[in-house]
Amino acid sequence: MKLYHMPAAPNPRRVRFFLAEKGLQVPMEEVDIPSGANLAPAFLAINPRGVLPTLQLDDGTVIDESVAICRYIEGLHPEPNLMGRDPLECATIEMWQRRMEFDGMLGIAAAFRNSAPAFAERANPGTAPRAAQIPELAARGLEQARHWMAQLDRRLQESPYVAGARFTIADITAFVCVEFAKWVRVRATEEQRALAGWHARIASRPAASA
Ligand SMILES: N[C@@H](CCC(=O)N[C@@H](CS)C(=O)NCC(=O)O)C(=O)O
Repeated sequence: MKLYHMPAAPNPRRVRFFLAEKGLQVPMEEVDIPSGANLAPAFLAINPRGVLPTLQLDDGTVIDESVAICRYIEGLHPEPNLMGRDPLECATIEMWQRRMEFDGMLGIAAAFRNSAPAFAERANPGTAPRAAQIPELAARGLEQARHWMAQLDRRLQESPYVAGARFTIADITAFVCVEFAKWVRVRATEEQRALAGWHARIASRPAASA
């Protein structure tokens, strides 16, 4: 298998973090999004959707959603478990993972894509229709990102990890979102100490820098 990724981009980072937690090394190839390499014929021949991360299996099968890639890896390499062992734990971890993605990632991405000069005519990712930036969407995304961060801090006041007592994929998504939020200058406030403490603990994991 081969993972197509871009070192700085948040979604590929989630998958690299996940693989590193599993202790796995997968062949990787970099695809540069700002220069449009993900939209060039060579990459579209692999994934016509033009997005990263993209995992290509040896038989040519392509999987291009971060969590779907992680689900596949978890199936092949169940330990250390990052996505749950029984129905309730699986559901709880998925709930928190989705909350991080929908409440955090989407707002941050909207803020970034609707304001970064490099994406002036590329407010949609991949081969989705080319679209101009909408400043109101950037402003709304910033509000969503700040609200999500406050909710995350509240969650971490009551729980050591995002989905409960142990480290899971929900922490990976949340951590990458907190890092991604810096791109739009959204950071934890001084009062959000639970979030800051959790962030330092996650950052100290060797896999966090994968
Ligand atoms: N829901 C997808 C999102 C994938 C995505 O949007 N990835 C970005 C990089 S973080 C991308 O490929 N952007 C391509 C572009 O901007 O043209 C996932 O979770 O993997």
